[in-house]
Amino acid sequence: MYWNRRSILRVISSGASLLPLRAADMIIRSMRPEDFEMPLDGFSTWITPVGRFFVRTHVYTPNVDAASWQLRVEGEVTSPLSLGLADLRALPRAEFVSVLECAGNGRGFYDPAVAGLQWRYGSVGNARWAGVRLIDVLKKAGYSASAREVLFNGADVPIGAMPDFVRAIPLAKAVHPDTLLAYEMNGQPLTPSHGFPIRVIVPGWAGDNWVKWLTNIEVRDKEFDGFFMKTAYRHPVRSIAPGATVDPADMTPVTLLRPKSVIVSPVERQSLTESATTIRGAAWSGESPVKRVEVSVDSGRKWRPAKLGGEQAKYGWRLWEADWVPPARGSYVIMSRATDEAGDTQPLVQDWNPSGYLWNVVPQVRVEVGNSASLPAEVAASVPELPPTVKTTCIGCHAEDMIAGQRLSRVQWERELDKMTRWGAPVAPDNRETIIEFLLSHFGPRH
Ligand SMILES: Nc1nc2c(c(=O)[nH]1)N[C@H]1C(S)=C(S)[C@@H](COP(=O)(O)O)O[C@H]1N2
Ligand SMILES: [Mo]
Repeated sequence: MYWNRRSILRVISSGASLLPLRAADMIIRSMRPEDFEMPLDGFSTWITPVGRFFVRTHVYTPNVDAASWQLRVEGEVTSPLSLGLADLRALPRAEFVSVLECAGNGRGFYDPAVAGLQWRYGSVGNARWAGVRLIDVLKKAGYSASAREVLFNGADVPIGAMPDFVRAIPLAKAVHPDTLLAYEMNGQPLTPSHGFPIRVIVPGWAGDNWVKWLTNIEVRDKEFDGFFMKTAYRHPVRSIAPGATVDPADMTPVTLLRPKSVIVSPVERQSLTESATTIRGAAWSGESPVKRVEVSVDSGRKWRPAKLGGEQAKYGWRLWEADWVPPARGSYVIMSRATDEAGDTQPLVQDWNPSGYLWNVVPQVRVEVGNSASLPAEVAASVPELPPTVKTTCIGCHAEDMIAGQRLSRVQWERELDKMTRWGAPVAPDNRETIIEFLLSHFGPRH
């Protein structure tokens, strides 16, 4: 059976309080593992409340016992450490607001389609993080001159034979005073979904570096080559044609976020009157703050500056708005474009990334002014019941919605199925073709 969005009422335990996850607050991309997207209206507030903050987890959320939790710090250090929560809290506190964005945010817009969760706008949020500086912990352990990078592992365990989620950042970023081991999000202890009791904060860098449920830190003298470093989260060193495959030697790790803006209001296909309206949105970038946001209401011919909101922080997002009086009735395309202090700006055409990372093309919203004729509503895709072979193969580890959100070619589905088989999915050789046929007929390419 498919999840009926309205019927979902999930309980997330966060310390003593129980927070129901309301379907209206989040777009459920996958219930198991937990992959929740913030709907567009979430960009209306400067700070994203925890209950509306996106969740991206490769595996099942571990329940970590705070009393017995220990953080091990080892590798290229003079004195390996084992720290409890009280030891960490005894170190100086650091606190700031930062955007956290998944590298895959916007993957659903790539054409041709790319395998993976079909995030649109909202696998990003802006929160106030508090914790201790990683450098203070590294100094306590006495990191050696041989140190090159710092590797993080969390309490989550892989599903089947999937590789463990382990990530490394270069030493220069690790020792930066803004790289934190956080225990708080928006003034409250982290919730289990967001990494309780401790997660890494790597401001300006994509979310895959922000390891949750941290248990192990290893200072290394050479590059870690696990799956989530060597194969995943990479970007082509030069721009390539959409759909082209890239030689792994020509891929480099995704690090910095790039300038990006979203339009919150009006929304796609909204009907407006000819009176004044306000175009609103949010914008952010990586380590270089947003300098300006420009808006176009004529399909990108003319641009004018939007007014930036007063609330700001080095790594935070900026709300923006621009007043607009439509000159006449008609159909208009509104666009927005963010530029950071370093001069980088949003492109009109997306650079191809084979895994669908770093989407930041100028957003477009078409509106109808003074047109009372109602437009055809988007017809919801009807999702078929999965046949038993597909169920036993795929649904052991993750829910149906993770499959149904994707539109892939035969080669892509074969690659996904073979990867899952390597990771432990029970695919009887006789069933492989049946499964591929089913996936292709229901979840084949868009065109
Ligand atoms: N241990 C662990 N940390 C993790 C992940 C994970 O699967 N396991 N997912 C990462 C990814 S890809 C992202 S985008 C962020 C999402 O953080 P959030 O769920 O708090 O929004 O967590 C990162 N940290
Ligand atoms: Mo991510």
